[in-house]
Amino acid sequence: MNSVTLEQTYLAAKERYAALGVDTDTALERLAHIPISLHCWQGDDVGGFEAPDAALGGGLAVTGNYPGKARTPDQLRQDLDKAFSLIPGKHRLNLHAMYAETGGQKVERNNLQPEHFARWLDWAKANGLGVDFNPSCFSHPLANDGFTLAHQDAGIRQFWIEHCIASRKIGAYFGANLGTPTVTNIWIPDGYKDSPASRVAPRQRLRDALDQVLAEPLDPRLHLDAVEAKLFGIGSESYVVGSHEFYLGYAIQKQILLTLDAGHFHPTEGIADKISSALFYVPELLLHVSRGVRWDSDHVVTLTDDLEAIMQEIVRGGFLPRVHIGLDYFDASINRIAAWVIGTRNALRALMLALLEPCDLLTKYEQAGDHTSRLALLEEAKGLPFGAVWDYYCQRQGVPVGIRYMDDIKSYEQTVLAARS
Ligand code: RNT
Ligand code: ZN
Repeated sequence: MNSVTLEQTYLAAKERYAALGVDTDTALERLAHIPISLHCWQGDDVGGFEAPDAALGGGLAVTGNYPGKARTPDQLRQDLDKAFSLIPGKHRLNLHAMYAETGGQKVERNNLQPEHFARWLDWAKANGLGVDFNPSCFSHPLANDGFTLAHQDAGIRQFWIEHCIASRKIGAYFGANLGTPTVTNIWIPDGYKDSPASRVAPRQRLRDALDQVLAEPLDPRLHLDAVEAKLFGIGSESYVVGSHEFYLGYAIQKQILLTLDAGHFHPTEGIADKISSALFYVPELLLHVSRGVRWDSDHVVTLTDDLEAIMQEIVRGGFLPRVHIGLDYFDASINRIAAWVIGTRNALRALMLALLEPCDLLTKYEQAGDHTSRLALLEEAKGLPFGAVWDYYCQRQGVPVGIRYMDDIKSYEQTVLAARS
């Protein structure tokens, strides 16, 4: 479709939406200012640069061995550049501590310094990206027992406390230099494969450890703390120390961010309905938008009802300023750059759908008690010409319209990825 036809199709769509009280231009303007935090770890199967071929720990599992995986920081950045060039809008990078660049020196995780991320900072600056950060409490000899911050051994616990403190400082360094606060998210794998004798003792240790990690207050204009819960993991099927109730309570008490990962609840339990409740009590949320298939399998995000419900809740509630949207999935069975692009474009498409909802009319029906019209309109809205608005948006943002982004990815695969051993 040429750009004239794209624009005409858009104008026809605009009228359809306007008839329901929705201004598509405003929706596009709003969408352009919503950043999605792209997870660096989709690019190399959660490998990092300490020992890229070491086994993945913490109960995380990436399947597939699609050729061309990034093996160096420069390759990962090159792949990210390609992905960002195919995604409309300005976004963020979500970085893990194990992607430090230590110039070939072994630096223990508890000794990591901002300088080990200077090249990431330069790159983020050059590309106008905000950065989010994560301590890496897995894939490490001191995490081999399946415990980190809640470990029984005080020395091991201390190591991970120091790693998390170092990570907060690195997060604040990004925030200070990029002019947008970094969210540093703590997730730990700690838990038991089988029934514990004590469910309380590890939680007591975790609470005390977190208190130490967070002891130094950091300026919220530079840095925000988040904690991520989980229901179960591989090797922690019977008990996870950092459960939802544990971290919900902790985040409320400390007034820090709660992270909701879409894959971290019972398989049929969505996170959409948790957003409005949690936001009464915690200042902000971080989302790990993911897609579990049968379990917390971290599949590429697709345009599902679950995803749409999440974005609807954020938009309907007026929560955009208080919800940080990040992605968390890893698929090595398909082109990794395509995995980023497909998942991020889907997150944006779901956001756009939410921004195009005829909210005023729906609310009017609801307030009048006319639940029949509410249902009718919700169903009608699903058939509105959303694709025309999305295509026009992509064109305006200077990224490929429709599946044409795959042409770029295929040629990148032939020229760049194929040359990697
Ligand atoms: C694991 C958590 C966590 C990780 C990343 C790599 O279950 O979802 O967020 O996926 O930190
Ligand atoms: Zn997650």
